[in-house]
Amino acid sequence: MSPDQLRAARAFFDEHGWVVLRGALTPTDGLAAAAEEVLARVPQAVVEVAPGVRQLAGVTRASPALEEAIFGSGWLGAIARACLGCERVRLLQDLVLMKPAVTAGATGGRIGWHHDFAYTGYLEAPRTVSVRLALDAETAETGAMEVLDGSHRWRFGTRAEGEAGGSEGSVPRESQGVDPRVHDGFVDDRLLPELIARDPGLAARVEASRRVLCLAPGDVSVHHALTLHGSRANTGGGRRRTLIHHVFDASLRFVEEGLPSPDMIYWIETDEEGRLAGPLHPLLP
Ligand SMILES: O=C(O)CCC(=O)C(=O)O
Repeated sequence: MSPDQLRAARAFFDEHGWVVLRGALTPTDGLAAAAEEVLARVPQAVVEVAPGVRQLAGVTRASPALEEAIFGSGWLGAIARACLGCERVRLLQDLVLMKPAVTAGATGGRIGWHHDFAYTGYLEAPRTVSVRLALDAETAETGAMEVLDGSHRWRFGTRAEGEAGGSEGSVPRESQGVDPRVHDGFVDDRLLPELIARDPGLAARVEASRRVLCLAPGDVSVHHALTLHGSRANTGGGRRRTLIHHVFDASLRFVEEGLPSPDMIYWIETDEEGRLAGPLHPLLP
């Protein structure tokens, strides 16, 4: 991406909390084949994260072809640094998310409204991005992701909740209003109703800010850790596969109380200043 494209992406992202980059990585046939090759090797490692939504973590690093395509040319690091406005970024996690088509009347394949800081709150601030590369067409019918435009500035579940502007700052759990971790947003849809119950005026704002991020294979979407998002069932007849990389500002410190599950501590490696580091979290070129 050119510096001008990165600047434009950053300006849009700052305002909206998401941005779509058309044709960022086409064609995707080789990438889809590489992901399928990993899936075929370790089918038992695929996890159902919500009914009808499957994922395999670590897929990119399990495939030299994917590693080269995703990390090799530096596009992922470049777009994450631009959106986060920082100099160094690290990979938090990578995965392929899959939604097989559901039969008529079935309800599987939905992901409830949530924001990613609900499960990345072990970083001291919500300065992460989720960078999603479509391997198949993502439409309203195939369960495309939907965002609430500008909701990264609503700052629900953070200390600065309700304040205008600013996507920086630390967010101690004890001073939060609605803690998004009380709901496993992936599998239930209680977060928005709960927020609306606290502030009935929000209902109209939610409706006005819904955007479905339709993507063609090779398009990339990026969203902020506080952007509220979810996705619908895949009733479109074809499968929907998305390669997702969560990337964080490398200056962030690790906060143990923010771990979604205490067991995760066994995976955590930090440097002498308490920042996530090690081979699980490489610096991105
Ligand atoms: O792809 C989707 O439907 C949802 C992905 C998501 O929740 C995320 O990337 O944080």
